[in-house]
Amino acid sequence: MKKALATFLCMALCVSALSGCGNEDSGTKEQSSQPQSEQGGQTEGASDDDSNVKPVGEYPIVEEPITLKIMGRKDPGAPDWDELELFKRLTEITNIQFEFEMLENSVFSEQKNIALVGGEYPDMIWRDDSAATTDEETYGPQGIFLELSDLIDRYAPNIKAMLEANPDVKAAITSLDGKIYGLPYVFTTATTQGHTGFFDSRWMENVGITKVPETTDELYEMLKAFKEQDANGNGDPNDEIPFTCVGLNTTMRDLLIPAFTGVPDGLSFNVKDGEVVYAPALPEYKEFLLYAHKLYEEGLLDPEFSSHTTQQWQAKMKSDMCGGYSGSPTGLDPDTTTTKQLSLPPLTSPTNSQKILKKPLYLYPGRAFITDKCENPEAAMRLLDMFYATEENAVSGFCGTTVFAGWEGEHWEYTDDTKTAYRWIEPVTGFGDINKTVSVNMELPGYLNFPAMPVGAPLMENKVEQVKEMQVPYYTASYPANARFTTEESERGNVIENDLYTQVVMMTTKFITGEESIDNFDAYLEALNHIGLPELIEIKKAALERWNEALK
Ligand SMILES: [Ca+2]
Repeated sequence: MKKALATFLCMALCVSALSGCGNEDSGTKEQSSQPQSEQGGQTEGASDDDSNVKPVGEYPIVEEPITLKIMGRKDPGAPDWDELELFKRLTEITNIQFEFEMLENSVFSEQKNIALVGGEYPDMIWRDDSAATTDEETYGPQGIFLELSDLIDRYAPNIKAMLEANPDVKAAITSLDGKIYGLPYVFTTATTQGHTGFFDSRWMENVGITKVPETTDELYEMLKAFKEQDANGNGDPNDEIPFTCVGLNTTMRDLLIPAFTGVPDGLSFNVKDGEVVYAPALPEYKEFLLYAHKLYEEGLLDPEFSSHTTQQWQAKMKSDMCGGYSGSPTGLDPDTTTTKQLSLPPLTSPTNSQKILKKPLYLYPGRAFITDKCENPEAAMRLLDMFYATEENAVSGFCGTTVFAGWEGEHWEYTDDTKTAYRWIEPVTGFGDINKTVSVNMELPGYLNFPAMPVGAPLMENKVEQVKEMQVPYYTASYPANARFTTEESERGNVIENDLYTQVVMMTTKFITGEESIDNFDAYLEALNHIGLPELIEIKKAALERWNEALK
């Protein structure tokens, strides 16, 4: 069925594209467009619904200018969107004019709800806030937000390609009823790259180690050498902190626990062989605790790992006292850091032979809705599709990257053909300038895949290169962070999940420091069950089934 429909649509588009071309050649553009827009029911136009809209791929999007009314959330102090180059130029390219109702963060949520409940809302709502999925689940099934799948199929080849290439994005924006009501902002840039743990190559050389650790035992040996020798080379063999971190997040959660459990999120839910599992309740978690306790006992782990503040930790890092650290090299002092910072790869251990790392998905759902007030949903969808264009599919230089950084060659440029680095073009000196006059740098609807690094930032360059080599190849999906829960499921589930997390963090810290004996591991597991782990796993299973359905 789907195939037949697609073939039909393709034929319809091809036919209209051909006839459109013929019209242009005859030089009677105005004449040919008028009958079409008056007799919208005829099948010659771009669509059956609105013949003012040109076929996909042809610009301007509409023959006769139209106006789209958009309610949008803007950042405090940011200009109204009608002052931005972005929308002025989009009007030139598309023939679509904009009428914005701008609301700052502080009032957006309240005003949006008043508008939606009171029925006084515009054609579209852009850049929804943290309530986006709730809004989708509420106003989608009511018909206030249009269901978008069909419009995407017919008018949005960029969005369609993006969803086909990224089924997890499709699943993330699919509502509980299986439909899509909102479009996301999906982004990957050099600066959003994760980081599990780094150390200074000079330290490794100073203690005579020639190979980056790949197992938990090899990491232990390196940290031990950091402790016993003058790893920072200042003449004092006793002032080194072999490894430092703040609490259990980052390196513990993303690297050390997975090294033992074999699932990528060390402090949360994962899917192992199709089953939902909670990493801190796996038998292998005990092996992690024993290992981390050993590091603590032998002075290889910063004794203040659970008590110091981020500021105190940063000061230690910058003072060349720390070997391994659970942060990005970009947090180091760029003036004094001249040696290469190396990333730990995912580790294997006696209980796990798989190198795995949690795959990040940078996505804000609900960054654009088309409402039932919109008389031109086809044009609105074609417009939105432009925001999801890759650089290859840019229209008059406009694509997802343009929204992020402005026009290539005008506001910024690649430093060479490898496209690995970019620099700003005067008078633009950074994203602050872009946000003042050109665009809304983040969170508009769109797709951004921009791995280039800003020039003149060697630590950033160092990080991106290391992440690409040592981390990206091992990306593995954990339990989907964007899975959807019913109101009932999330009310109950959130309570249990928060209680579990609090318990796990407290007990894990005690096991590591020795305040709690590892002999009590079974009692710890019992306590997790008592809090409601089995019930939460059932809730997570139900949501995972819906997620897997939406992936298809
Ligand atoms: Ca020293």
